[in-house]
Amino acid sequence: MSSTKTILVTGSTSGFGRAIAFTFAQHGWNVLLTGRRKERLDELEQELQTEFGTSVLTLCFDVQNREQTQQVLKDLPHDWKHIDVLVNNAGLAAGLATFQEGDPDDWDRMIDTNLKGLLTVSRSIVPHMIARKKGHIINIGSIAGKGAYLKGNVYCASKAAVDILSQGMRIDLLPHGIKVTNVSPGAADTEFSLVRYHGDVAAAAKVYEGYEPLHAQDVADVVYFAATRPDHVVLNDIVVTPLAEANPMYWHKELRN
Ligand code: NDP
Ligand code: 8X3
Repeated sequence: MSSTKTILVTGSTSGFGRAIAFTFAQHGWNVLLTGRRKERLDELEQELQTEFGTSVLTLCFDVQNREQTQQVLKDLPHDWKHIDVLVNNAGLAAGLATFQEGDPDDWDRMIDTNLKGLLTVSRSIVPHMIARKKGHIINIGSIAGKGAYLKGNVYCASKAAVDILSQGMRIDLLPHGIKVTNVSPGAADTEFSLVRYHGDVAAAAKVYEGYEPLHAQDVADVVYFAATRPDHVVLNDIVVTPLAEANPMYWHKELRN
């Protein structure tokens, strides 16, 4: 394994996580990639090694499972314990329903993944960063965390929690030289909507009709920029949207038609 920097990206099997993996691997970073779909992780590892010759380690686990997550991260191979950048990206929206019609099982999945998963992963990695007096945690929040929209309720709440948690982590970790960045993207064309609509391809496609959404690479570029600022510079809070989206409730899709 080379002595270049190491990034850990949760949720690398699709969307932002996958694009972030490619971007950092292309720039010669060692990449530690996680997700639940083992076949996808295996393919990704193969692809990145072939294309960029970088060191890749993949770990298959569910961030909702606290014990499993803690164990896997505790057992990291020695060479992989020095994480320079942690990107807490694994997350989802499950369902789009009014609060009164919401499914508590969907609520659990979102809170257990978007918030509790992020807590478990960060709590496992932070002690290594503290020991080295250096590190950078990049949390993938959402524009949904900046303001609620119709039927977004619990997803928005989970991402608002990521936003305020990023602020708290930034304060607590500052004495240890650790940077914390919250990235809040608007609508991006990934598997996000397919997951939100429980596999309904037509409903998912409709979300991106009539305008050009963000692409996963747009968010990966933002993350790479944030991660590569000089030591004395921190990008604390980044909101990035497609041109057509001023905020979660105000759109001007005609602009791109
Ligand atoms: P994708 O569905 O394409 O990717 C989600 C990734 O998260 C997958 O790799 C998935 O891997 C992983 N993941 C989901 N649940 C778990 C879990 N329990 N344990 C481990 N990994 C998990 O969506 P995006 O790339 O769009 O989403 C990435 C992040 O960005 C999410 O946090 C999302 O909320 C946020 N976001 C998305 C926006 C969008 O419009 N697309 C906008 C703003 C924020 P696997 O299924 O293999 O476990
Ligand atoms: C995903 C973007 O606007 O669908 O977080 O909530 S949005």
